Amino acid sequence: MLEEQFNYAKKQYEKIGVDVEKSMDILSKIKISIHCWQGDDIGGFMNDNNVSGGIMVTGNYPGKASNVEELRQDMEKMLSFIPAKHKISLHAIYAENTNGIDLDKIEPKHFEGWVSWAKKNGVGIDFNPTLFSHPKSSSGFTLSSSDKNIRNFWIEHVKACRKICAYIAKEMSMPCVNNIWIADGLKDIPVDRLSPRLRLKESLDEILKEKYDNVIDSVESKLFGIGTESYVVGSHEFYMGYAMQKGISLTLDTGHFHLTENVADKLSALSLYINHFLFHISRPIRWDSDHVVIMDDTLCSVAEEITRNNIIDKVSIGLDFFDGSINRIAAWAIGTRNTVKALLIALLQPTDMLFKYEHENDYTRRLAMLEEIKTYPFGIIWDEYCRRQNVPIGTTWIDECFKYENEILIKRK
Ligand code: RNT
Ligand code: ZN
Repeated sequence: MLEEQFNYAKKQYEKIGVDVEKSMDILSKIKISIHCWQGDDIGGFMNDNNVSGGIMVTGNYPGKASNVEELRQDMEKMLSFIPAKHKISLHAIYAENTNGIDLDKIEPKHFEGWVSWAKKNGVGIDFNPTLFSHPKSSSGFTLSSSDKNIRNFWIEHVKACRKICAYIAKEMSMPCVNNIWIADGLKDIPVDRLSPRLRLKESLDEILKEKYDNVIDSVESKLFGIGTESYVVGSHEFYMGYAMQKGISLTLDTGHFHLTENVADKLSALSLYINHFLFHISRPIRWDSDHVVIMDDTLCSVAEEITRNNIIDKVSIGLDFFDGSINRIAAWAIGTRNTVKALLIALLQPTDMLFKYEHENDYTRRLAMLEEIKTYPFGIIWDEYCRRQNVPIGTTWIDECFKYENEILIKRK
């Protein structure tokens, strides 16, 4: 049945010049960087689990992972719903066996457990220093703090994280993206906007002094957060300039811009000056609320920009959402499957044909084709892709997810 439908769908795509097999092949090589923090509401294992830094997880759906074993068990379940092999993205606070040491002293050995788990599960690892949810970030300033001790503590933390990234990259035989995000900023209108930015630049310069081959340092800007409504030190312009000057990666979080801003549009312009990007695929509702990613225009246009400009090699596609109001494994699966689906849909577009129409100024055919392909049978290609990758087809994962909820999650304290 699926075979017949697939053959029909494939023919439809062939007629408009799309090679379905090639699209699926390209898709199978794209690694999504799946964030671990959806599993436990960004709790981690080092601090008191109170999230701060202007971000917030709402909801108290039962079954939250509360230790590393539970988190990994849940991640394995989630990964079993996602076609192809991917990466996971860890935060520093997911370090294990730290025996009371603080974030400035963490070492590769605290991530040995993750490395062997990742090897066993065939996933790669990306990383994030954690510069929030900590007493030393309570003033609202970390790397840009005017207090030298605070600043140094966080500089040491990020340096320690880069060492951990180098260890991970070596162990996993693939680059490790190190994404630096800080919440530094002010609730009310500042007078001196420059000094904190100068200090942030100096701190980053110090952090990046050591060179590591397979560590891709990336910097993530933000428009505003809760408590930093008037001023964010690490703004888009700050990090855009910094990434260009230093030749490092720039993170674009789809929740960190004005709600009407087209984040996808930034990529072609920036790609002329910056060699690597990390996307944080998220979904802002009225503010940077980090809702579960749905297949909306933002997601589809990011996927289109990546595939149309053929810059898959320059882009890491990471996820960044956290919802505690629904089954957390379902949340992960929905957002991740949507991201893979959006890439598939983009790869199934007759890109050459669309480019040709546009370059010939045939805007009628361009628009007609763009609208027609919206109802092309990509769902069947998606099902066949899942079948080939040995993951549940269609809606079957949902029942499996609830089975897991009934057998495992609701029994947790
Ligand atoms: C916050 C940033 C940041 C975090 C994660 C947990 O606004 O988007 O990426 O969400 O590091
Ligand atoms: Zn983010």
